[in-house]
Amino acid sequence: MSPTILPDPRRSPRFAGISTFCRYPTLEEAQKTSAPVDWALYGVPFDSGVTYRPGSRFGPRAVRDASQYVKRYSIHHGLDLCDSLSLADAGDAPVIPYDCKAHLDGVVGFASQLADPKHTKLLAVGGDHSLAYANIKATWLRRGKPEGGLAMLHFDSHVDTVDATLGEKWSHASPFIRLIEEGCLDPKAMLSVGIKGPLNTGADLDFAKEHGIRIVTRERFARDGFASIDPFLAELGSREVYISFDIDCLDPADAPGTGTLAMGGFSATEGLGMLRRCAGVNVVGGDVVEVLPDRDLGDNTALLAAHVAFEILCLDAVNRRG
Ligand SMILES: [Mn+2]
Repeated sequence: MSPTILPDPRRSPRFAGISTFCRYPTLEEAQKTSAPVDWALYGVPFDSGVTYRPGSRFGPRAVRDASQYVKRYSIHHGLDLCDSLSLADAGDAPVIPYDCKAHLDGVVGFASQLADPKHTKLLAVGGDHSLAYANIKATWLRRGKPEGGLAMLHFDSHVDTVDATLGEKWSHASPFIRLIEEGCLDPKAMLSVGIKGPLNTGADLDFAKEHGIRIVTRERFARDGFASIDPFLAELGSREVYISFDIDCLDPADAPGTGTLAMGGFSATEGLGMLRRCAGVNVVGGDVVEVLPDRDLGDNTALLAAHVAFEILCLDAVNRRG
């Protein structure tokens, strides 16, 4: 097991130096000092797939800056993340802002080859939620195209299984329908948590219902707490699971910096608590998306996104500890 070599904040202050995610080394540095790299984090500064307010193309930079203050030791799990895993910032994926499909194909190509495809897991930071198509497809390819597709835990206000929006089939409203069509995700092993109304139409939930995607609405979680997600977590067993976290599942009071606000969301405490609850899940990839820094207040949303990334990585560290 290779650790992550971080600058010591008592000698080299957190506000100095070039920003990388959580001060992790660049992929080039990590490959020299801490191979094999367990996780490569990369940005996808792309927001041409949004249905409403743009600006999340600046999300990865904002998250990098805010994440300078993410520390390394998890009290909840009792582990030092950087002693447990070799983590690296792989920079940003290439973007083509004028063509969603060409852009996503480019990200799939980039992410498929990143670091050691057989070993290194991928965590993508957005950018709009269309990136989930690329990062999940790349993860599925890197893991040898598991039959039937990956399982997924999806935190979001929206189901993101709309077939087309304004004639576009590759927007941030559609990543999961495309992945299911291509066999990269198993809808019967998908849970979407935090879904809330109002919706454009009740039919927006039809795809999920017809394909067996399970939904825990925000209201149901408020009523039943962890009992609403625990049976699904138990059912996953040792299955390979991808975690997709749309920051808009959090309440705008806690996470105002996002583009399709939904009122009455999870608190930061609830969102981070649910991720910690997933200890034992076999996480093979993840993303945190939809941070829109121009609408943020005090960098809270960007810092929350960085903490979401930290909690996802901790789940893998918990698994390796056994
Ligand atoms: Mn979403």
